[in-house]
Amino acid sequence: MIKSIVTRATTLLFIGALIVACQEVKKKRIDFPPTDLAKENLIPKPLKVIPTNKAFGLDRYTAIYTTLNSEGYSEVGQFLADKIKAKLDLVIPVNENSTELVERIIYINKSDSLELDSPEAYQLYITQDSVILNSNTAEGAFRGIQTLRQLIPEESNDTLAEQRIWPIASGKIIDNPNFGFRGAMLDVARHFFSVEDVKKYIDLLAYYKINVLHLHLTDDQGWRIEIKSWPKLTEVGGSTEVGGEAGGFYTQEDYKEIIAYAAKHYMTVIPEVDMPGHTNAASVSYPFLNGNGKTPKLYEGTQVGFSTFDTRKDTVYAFIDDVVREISEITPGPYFHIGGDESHVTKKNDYIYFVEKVEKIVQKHGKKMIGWDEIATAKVDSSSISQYWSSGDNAQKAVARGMKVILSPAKRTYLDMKYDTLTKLGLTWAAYIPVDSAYVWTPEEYEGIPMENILGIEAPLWSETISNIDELEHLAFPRVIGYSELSWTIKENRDWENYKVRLANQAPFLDRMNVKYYPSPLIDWKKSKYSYKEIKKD
Ligand code: TNX
Repeated sequence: MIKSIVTRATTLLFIGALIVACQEVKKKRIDFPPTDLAKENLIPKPLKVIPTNKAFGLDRYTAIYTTLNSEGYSEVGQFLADKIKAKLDLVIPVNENSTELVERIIYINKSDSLELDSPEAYQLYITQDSVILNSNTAEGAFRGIQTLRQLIPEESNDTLAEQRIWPIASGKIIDNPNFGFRGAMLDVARHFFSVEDVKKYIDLLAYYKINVLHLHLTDDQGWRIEIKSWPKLTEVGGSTEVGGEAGGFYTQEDYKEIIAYAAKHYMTVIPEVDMPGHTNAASVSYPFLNGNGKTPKLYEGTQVGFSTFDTRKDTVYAFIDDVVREISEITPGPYFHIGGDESHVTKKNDYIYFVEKVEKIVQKHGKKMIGWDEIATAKVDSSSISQYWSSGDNAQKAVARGMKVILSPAKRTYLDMKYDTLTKLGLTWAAYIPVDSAYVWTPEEYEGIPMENILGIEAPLWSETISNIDELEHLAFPRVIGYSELSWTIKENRDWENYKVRLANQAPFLDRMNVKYYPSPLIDWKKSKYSYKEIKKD
């Protein structure tokens, strides 16, 4: 209570000082042509947008101020300034005392308003003189900043450096996500992706308010995370990948770097160690794990379902305890994903025994267990989470156990499915998923799973057919942008015809970020002054 009074008092003082400061400088109000905030190309579409048809002129006389006495706000302000610098080559001061040259302000404010009583909620008030972003948490401010970034035009009204102004449409935006869990998964096991690649993916996902990155760290073809107590996992198990290329792995330091980068983007990382199937790379490294007395070979193909741990051996659980402990110690997020899919050579009873034992290990190390939908065939706890990828029956079992479900139905959300028959990369076993069928469905009503059981949506990208960031981007973009809207925006505000236009207008951003998206012929892509010339046919 005292803290909130202090926060409010300092906020008021601060705004007061700014108003005085701004009155002292000569106001240059430029009359821009009328704007319409409701027609801006925002993705995901906000909850409520009220246009006032004027514009805030962003220029070199703009300054950013943030709440100072609450953690994270000044970093969010600096994040915005860095992105403005990268986009417009315009330097905007953040929380600097001198107001001499300041004509207009962007204020990022911690508010105690009850209307904002949800961690990611924010409100934006844009007038001719100021942009005020209110949120209860720095996380909410961070989501709001993404909206503001999308409102800043790529081009200014003038080419003369001293006179350039970027008009931002005025009005009010009230926003809050429909689902708190908005995820993307990357399979770094079939093909390895570097820390830099993952960071670029994080940059792009965060711009569209995706807040979960699930890393599929182990599979038959590779073990990609250093486990200090079992070093051969990466020395041996990380040494190749599909197609026989070089493989690779993250040291724990690399992994921490990814976690820290994700945290800066208010994104939770979920580590997955896929077990008891999908474990060939682990058993090549430590042959006792499969319990069949054979030493398997490294695997560079793409079959699934041929490997299993020996689920009746204590030493296997001692191994898993070490793995879960080491990874959990360096993972701040609440989840640990145990995989559990396609264990075709594990006997049903052994599978159930395994999942129930591993759940206890995950809980012992302070995490909530997530597993692919098969885990609900075991007697798991209602606090564990089932990730629906193929079986409606398993999803219903999870609901009956009172579990939350992450929606990743393969035929709707698998980013590794081809767009259409012309697509070269990707697979087709679940469906062709063109950009429209990725977007036009209703997660809120999917296969009778009650809304209160749905934790959110996640779009997995399996990497059997992709081996570099360009190929990753080709399959992920633009579809993943649609999943951001499906998980953030309420059903009443989603509409394919309207989305299509907003998506077409992402081209300048994607081009500037050098994203090799698939220029789907369903979308009338907006031309941009940037570099995407080579329109690949696949
Ligand atoms: C199924 S989805 C798998 C993965 C494959 C993917 C390819 C799931 C839980 N298992 O092992 O990579 O299909 O689309």
